[in-house]
Amino acid sequence: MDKLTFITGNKSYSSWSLRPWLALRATDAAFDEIAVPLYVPGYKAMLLAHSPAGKVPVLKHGERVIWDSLAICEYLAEQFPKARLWPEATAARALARSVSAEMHSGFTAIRSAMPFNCRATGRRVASSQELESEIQRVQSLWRECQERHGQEGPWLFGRFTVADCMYIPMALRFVTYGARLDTGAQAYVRTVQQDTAVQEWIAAARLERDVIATSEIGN
Ligand SMILES: N[C@@H](CCC(=O)N[C@@H](CS)C(=O)NCC(=O)O)C(=O)O
Repeated sequence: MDKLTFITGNKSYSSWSLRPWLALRATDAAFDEIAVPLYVPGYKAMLLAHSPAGKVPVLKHGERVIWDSLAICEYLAEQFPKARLWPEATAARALARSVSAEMHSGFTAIRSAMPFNCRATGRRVASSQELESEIQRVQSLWRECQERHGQEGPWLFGRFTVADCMYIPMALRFVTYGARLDTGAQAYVRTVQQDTAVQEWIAAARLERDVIATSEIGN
């Protein structure tokens, strides 16, 4: 088996790195990790040495280089079918892919008003109609996934899938910013907080000392 190397940004700030890292952990495969601290002098050259996109996350698998969080999750789902990273049933998989893509390309109001920082708690944010409607949308799609396909367990599709990888950073933002959530969403956030891999990521983030201005973070 070719060596796997995962290139991540700062664990406190890089929500895009967290997503495929969770998928990689779910495969149980051994991997090396390289952390590139973002927005320090020379960081871009370090990123470009790993991937032509000049961004994290990046996965290296032998000679292959895969970048972009969702592409890495897809690659891992293909390479590690036993991890069952997508739901098996076609309808569930179609919904899981749709909500994952919606996260990947959307929720710009949440992302700009609630910058990811998983080591921060007790933050508050000014409410706006756009922000509230996106928070409602997240809760409604979590509900839809769980009501339609979540019978086997506490994750969005019962067992852990890429859809959870995509939304776990959202759940952590809701914790950081004290978002008011319905009971179903609160239960999902608790599931996220109790997850061993999530706890490991946050523990590593708490050891970081870097501080990045929120205006620089595009995640
Ligand atoms: N669509 C990309 C976004 C990647 C991204 O924006 N990564 C940020 C960190 S979370 C980054 O590398 N920022 C450094 C830069 O843009 O120079 C993905 O899903 O992987």
